[in-house]
Amino acid sequence: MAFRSCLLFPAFLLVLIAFPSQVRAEISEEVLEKIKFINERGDYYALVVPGETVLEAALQTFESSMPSIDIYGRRFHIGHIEGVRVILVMLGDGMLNAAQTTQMLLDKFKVIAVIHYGKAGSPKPHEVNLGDIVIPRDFAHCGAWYWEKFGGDANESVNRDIAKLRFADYNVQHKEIENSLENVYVQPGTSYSKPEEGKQTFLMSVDSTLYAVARKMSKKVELKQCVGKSLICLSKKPSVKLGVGIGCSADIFVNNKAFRDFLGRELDAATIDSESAAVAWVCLSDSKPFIAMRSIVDYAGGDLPGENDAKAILSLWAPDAIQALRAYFNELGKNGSNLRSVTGSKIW
Ligand SMILES: *[C@@H]1O[C@H](CO)[C@@H](O)[C@H](O)[C@H]1NC(C)=O
Ligand SMILES: CC(=O)N[C@H]1CO[C@H](CO)[C@@H](O)[C@@H]1O
Repeated sequence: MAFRSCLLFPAFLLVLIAFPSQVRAEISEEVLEKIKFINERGDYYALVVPGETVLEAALQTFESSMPSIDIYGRRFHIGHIEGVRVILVMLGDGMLNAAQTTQMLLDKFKVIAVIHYGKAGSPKPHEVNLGDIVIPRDFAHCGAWYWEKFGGDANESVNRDIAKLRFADYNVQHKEIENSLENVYVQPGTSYSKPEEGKQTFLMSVDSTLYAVARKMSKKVELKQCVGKSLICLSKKPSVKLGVGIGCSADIFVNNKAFRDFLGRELDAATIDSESAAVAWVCLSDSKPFIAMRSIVDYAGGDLPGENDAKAILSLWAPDAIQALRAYFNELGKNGSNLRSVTGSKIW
């Protein structure tokens, strides 16, 4: 099959050369005109959210000032939040959608910085609770693994220092009994900010100015513990939390306490989601300032502490997210576009 598509490829190219505009799924003149018009008005902050539920919340903070623009199945909403010019876009769930949409955004529009908001699971119930809004300082793609041979192998190009998951440790009984799945090792990825010069990258830091704005925002918002004046309450009073661990992302929906504990313990994860690190990855290669915030809506497979927690979080996360986003953009507006255009990265 792979061989066949190789043969077909040159023929496809010939067609492209002969009839460029008819064949390529290119952006229409009308849409290009709209993009040009938007870009001539100046620079924008971008707010990027994973799916429909967070988009719905984000749209409540957003005043649209012109028609949205659709490109390749993504809708870019143009408007403002708290007087700050914003392009709002729904990424779609998962790492691929997140990276693809973020790249489209940065390619087509004049973006000052990318602010990401979504929901997450907490791998650290003793520290990060339901309803908290968590803003990690660093993000990582935690699902890039080297899967070892049964009995171990001596491959020297493997990074064995970030984290190791030994399957036998998760045998329900008799951890000394071997497991044919052996070990997996979390690996860094290869990022590119210079052509053909890959750099081993695991942790990606958020922009320091955006992080300082988040710290100011955290002091302005009061997250709710109860739904209205009812007795439907979260067990613990939620708050905005910075610096409590890294943001872990992968195309894995974690609903398993043992794996959740592994991420919390071995990687110091404070949030588990499927998009943040992908957004960070794209911003890093474009040197675009980035920050991500996540509302904690579950314990990634762990039990909820109280009987009303599930009901309470269902009603509370969205109004809290709206409050936090408004406060964030309000603070951002005070600093104008005075943002450092550097997204730092560290090698693990
Ligand atoms: C060792 O692992 C790397 C990936 O980290 C892989 O590219 C390489 O082929 C492996 N070498 C052997 C001998 O399996
Ligand atoms: C939080 C933040 O962005 N603060 C900066 C706002 O801009 C002034 C200068 O204009 C800086 O000194 C602050 O650090």
